[in-house]
Amino acid sequence: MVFFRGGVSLISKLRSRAVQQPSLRDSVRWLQVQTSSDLDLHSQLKELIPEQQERLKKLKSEHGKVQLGNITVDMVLGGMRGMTGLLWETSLLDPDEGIRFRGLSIPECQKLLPAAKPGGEPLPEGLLWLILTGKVPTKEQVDSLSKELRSRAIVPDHVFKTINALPVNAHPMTQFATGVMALQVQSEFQKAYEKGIHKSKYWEPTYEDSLSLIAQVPVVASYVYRRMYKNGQVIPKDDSLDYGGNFAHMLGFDSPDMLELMRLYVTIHSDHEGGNVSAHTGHLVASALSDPYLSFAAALNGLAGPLHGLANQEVLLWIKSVVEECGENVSKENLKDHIWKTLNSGKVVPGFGHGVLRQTDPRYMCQREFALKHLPDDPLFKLVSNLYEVVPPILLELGKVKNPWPNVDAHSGVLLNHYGLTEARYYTVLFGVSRAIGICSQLIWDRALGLPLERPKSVTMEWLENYCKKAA
Ligand code: NMX
Ligand code: MLT
Repeated sequence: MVFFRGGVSLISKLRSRAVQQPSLRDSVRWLQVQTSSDLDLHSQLKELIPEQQERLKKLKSEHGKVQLGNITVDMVLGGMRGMTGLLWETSLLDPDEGIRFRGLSIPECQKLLPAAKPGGEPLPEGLLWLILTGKVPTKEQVDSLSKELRSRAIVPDHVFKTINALPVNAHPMTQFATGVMALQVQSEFQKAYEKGIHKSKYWEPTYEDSLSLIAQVPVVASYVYRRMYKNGQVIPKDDSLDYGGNFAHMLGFDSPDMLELMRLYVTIHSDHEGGNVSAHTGHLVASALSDPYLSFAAALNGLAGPLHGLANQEVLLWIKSVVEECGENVSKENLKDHIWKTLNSGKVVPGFGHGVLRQTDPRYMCQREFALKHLPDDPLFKLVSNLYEVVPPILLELGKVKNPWPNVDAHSGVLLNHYGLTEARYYTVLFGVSRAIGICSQLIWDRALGLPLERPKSVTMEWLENYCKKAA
């Protein structure tokens, strides 16, 4: 059965909106509801690749010299903010509107992508199909992809032994990234490269590695969780469950609402265009023809930083420290005092601000909607809602923060905490599992399109000073 809400008419509306909104046009150009009955993702891709290779060739030959903007000294000194310099097909971020996956916003994905039950949250496998092919899959196609991912979710024993060599209290992201590195031993791309594969075929073993990696990361991640917090009692996968549901199950959470939360969580954390630290790192490392395991492990190490993915851990720890001091019903005045205390001690308020977004993150909003539907009376949800009111004016008062609004990490912790996943240090691993979908999908396209080694030019301060003197 197909659980579409909105379906084809929503796609037509999107297409007509794209005519008026140039930034959307390219993504929606080839977005369509899947009409083919072919259940095999690999053969779908094989069909699409020549068309997209031609598209890239035409873009290069006809428009290769078109300027996309000026590079300023501020950009070089300011972490390349605002500098367009990467090709990333799977998603595009608008500063005000937020993320679009192949042209679809999060609410549109919630309407269009197949769900596990009528009216339910989108299945991450559907999102994977969408961002890889640009087509909204049918429920049958998603079910077939779920099955394929389950069949690939067999993790070799040496991976667990490698993780076991680390102290049990090593940070979960360290254990997770170590596990991903250990998975690399099975890389099909590495084997094919050693055998001298022709460059036109690179995408095929990259596809194999990527699907296996996406299938296996929930097994590695849940092993880390059970090892650290549940005396090593591992829970095997359940072959009747989908990707997100199975991940929740292997972690030890089987309530239907937690399964739905995990499906939504993995979907919305999967991809955020190409310039964020984890995606960019994965893309950079992969540009040296490092295989998907090597590239994704590198991406995870970027995700583990507190200004990026670790912010979800920091948010819940911050909230818990406030509750410890003031109780769950902390007043807005007390909250303000805590925020100022954090800022005055030279720290950031975690979960607020963004390198690109200039409005509330739609990933925050859909988690808020989930909370309003499923846990409106949770005291920590109320606290998060109060922070939404209290933090932005304070950040604006600082006079330097470009975006005072909450990002994805401001909300995820209280939802997980509500369903019993209370160990905040683990939260970034969940983000990491989700991001495998986006990074690996783009990586397959990197290889299919033959994207080159990434190697931007750097300069010294002396070079900049001399250049500016001459320019003046
Ligand atoms: N709390 C305090 N100060 C902030 C915050 C914040 N939430 N956000 C920005 N600022 C400061 C920032 O540190 C910088 O100060 P200084 O000039 O003294 O170095 C100034 O405001 C200007 O920064 P922006 O240009 O607004 O932000 P930028 O693009 O450099 O950084 C973040 C973006 C996300 C790193 C920053 O907003 C931040 O540190 N937020 C808190 C951590 C966080 O939530 N990270 C998660 C982001 C989402 N994700 O999952 O990756
Ligand atoms: C992400 O999801 O990667 C974060 O929001 C950070 C970013 O986009 O820069």
